[in-house]
Amino acid sequence: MVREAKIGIWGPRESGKTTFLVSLYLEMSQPNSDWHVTLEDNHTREFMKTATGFMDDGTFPAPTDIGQVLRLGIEHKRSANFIHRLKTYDLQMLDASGSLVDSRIGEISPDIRQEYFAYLRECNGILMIIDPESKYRNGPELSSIMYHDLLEEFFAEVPINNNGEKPYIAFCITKMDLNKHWENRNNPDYLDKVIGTSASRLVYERCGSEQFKVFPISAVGRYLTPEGLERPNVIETMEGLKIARNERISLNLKSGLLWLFGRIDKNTLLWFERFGRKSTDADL
Ligand SMILES: Nc1nc2c(ncn2[C@@H]2O[C@H](COP(=O)(O)OP(=O)(O)O)[C@@H](O)[C@H]2O)c(=O)[nH]1
Ligand SMILES: [Mg+2]
Repeated sequence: MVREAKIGIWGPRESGKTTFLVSLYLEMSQPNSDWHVTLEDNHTREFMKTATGFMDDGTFPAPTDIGQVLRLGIEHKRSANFIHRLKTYDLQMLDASGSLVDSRIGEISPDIRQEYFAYLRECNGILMIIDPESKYRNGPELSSIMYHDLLEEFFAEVPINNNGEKPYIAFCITKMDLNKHWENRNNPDYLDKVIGTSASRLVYERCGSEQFKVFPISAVGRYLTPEGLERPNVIETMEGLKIARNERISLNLKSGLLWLFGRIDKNTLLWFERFGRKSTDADL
């Protein structure tokens, strides 16, 4: 018996969703990783081949095609944990360079958006990819209006059960490698600062405090110079932002996902206790 948990990815355009997913794949497929990742269809396999090649050359993955779906299956390799062994996680990102979550961009058909939200409604956990750079790119006012509108739409489409059931939400603040964000890595109010007060009020109103958590993350990380100075692992070039070194030094990349797995497993355990027979390792 394999119990599946569904995880979805949400996030505005350019927030770093694709880079996150590609780096996650690279990190979780390292030989010493505890996880086994499968690319679930031909499109995802083709996409990952190109995107991981790009990242090895220091280039961020190209903007995603409209309506593209990436599907990863994640399994724990050698867990002593009974529940983990029974379980695979299905991680899906239906991506559309951000126009999927943002109806105002209007470049994607309502059908595809409906399909996307239907998927999110079935999810046990959702990774919300939040961009701290949006404030600097779009200006603080526009950026906080955007986050408010997008989250309002999300909560209208995806009802949150406040009783500590699904879906759990991991707010992953990306690009924390950049100095101005790095300084805030231990700031408990940084989500509020990034998305603005009205958007963060929405989050606190709709989600129980057990139901969501904030994770500062970075796909590219930081590195130490020979002089012992710490630097964000990116460089500005004529062609835009590039990755400075290609050793994988990501920061907290898996943290949001692992937290979601933990919350979901806790519910599975409760389910077994309530409805299933007592489960021990001897059962296997
Ligand atoms: N500093 C930094 N920039 C990032 C990181 N991840 C993504 N970016 C930048 O954000 C841009 C958009 O990322 P992408 O993954 O395509 O966003 P998506 O539209 O949400 O899929 C990239 O081209 C990079 O310039 C990161 O970990 N650190
Ligand atoms: Mg993308």
